[in-house]
Amino acid sequence: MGQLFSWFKRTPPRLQSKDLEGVAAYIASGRCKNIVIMAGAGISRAAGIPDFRSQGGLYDVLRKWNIDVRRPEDIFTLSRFKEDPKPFYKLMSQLYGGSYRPTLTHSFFRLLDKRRVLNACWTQNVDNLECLAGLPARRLIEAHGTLDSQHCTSCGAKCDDRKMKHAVVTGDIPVCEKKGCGGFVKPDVVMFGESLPLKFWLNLPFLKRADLLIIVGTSLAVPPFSFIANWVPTSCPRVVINMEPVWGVGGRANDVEVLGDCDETVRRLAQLIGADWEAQLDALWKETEGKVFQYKEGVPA
Ligand code: CNA
Repeated sequence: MGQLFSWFKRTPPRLQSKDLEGVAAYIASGRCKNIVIMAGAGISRAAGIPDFRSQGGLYDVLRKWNIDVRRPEDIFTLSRFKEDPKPFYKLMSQLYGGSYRPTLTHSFFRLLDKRRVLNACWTQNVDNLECLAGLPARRLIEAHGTLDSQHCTSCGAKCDDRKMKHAVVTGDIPVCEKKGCGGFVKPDVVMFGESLPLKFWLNLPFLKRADLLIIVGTSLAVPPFSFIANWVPTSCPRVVINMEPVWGVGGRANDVEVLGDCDETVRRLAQLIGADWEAQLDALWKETEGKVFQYKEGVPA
């Protein structure tokens, strides 16, 4: 009997209304304590990093460059990289030559953490901006790896950061310096053909605790990441914050879709929850001034 009551207690309530106001009221009620975020490249566009599939995104860039790949996806395939890493590094040098500050959406994640309502942020992004926004590592699952470290694809040895920075800025291909190896070095991003990090698999059971799922800035087109949306309890409200509808979400009673720019939407959400939330959001974003992801730093002149 006790178990039955605790199950009822944990069952998230239905939203008052299937819109941003309903989501805000739910968060403000104090009954929502285990928010799970699923994030994608759309949240970093305002930082200046293109996504994959939007107009003007990476796939369009690759087509314009006439990069010799049968499909744009091939550039991110491990076997292809091992054969010829040049297209990958050409892309990296074009993409990550600048410096990128976390966006308001990244700071919103930090705000949820500060307010002790964030269970975990599952991100497909590799740009490290969640960390720079101050999200602690224990709350972050970088499902597709990170550009923040790198290893040799042959022997697995770690490679020096400065060497990688140099490679990204100049387009040179970094090669393992271990005696007799000479394998190509690759940032620790998960390519097609590689398994996802252990942290991804180990955290799957905790999705059952979710009492709100926020899906933001992602087309949700890449499995197995996309499956997470269906691993939260069926009673868990799911809100999509994206420029366009997301396939596979919308059919449940508590699904909400808010189409539009994510920075504008999270600001509106914070305002609706309470004025102090918006003020804290702005303060957290201000803290990210000068915290930028960039490769240029440390590159020998
Ligand atoms: P995607 O398939 O390109 O989808 C991005 C989604 O974001 C689209 O549905 C857009 O409509 C939406 N979007 C774009 N701008 C905004 C905005 N301002 N507000 C709200 N929504 C917006 O990218 P996914 O992340 O879904 O695909 C997963 C890939 C992309 C992962 O493997 C990543 O590693 C990879 N990626 C990451 C980065 C990065 O780390 N910043 C950049 C480019 C690609």
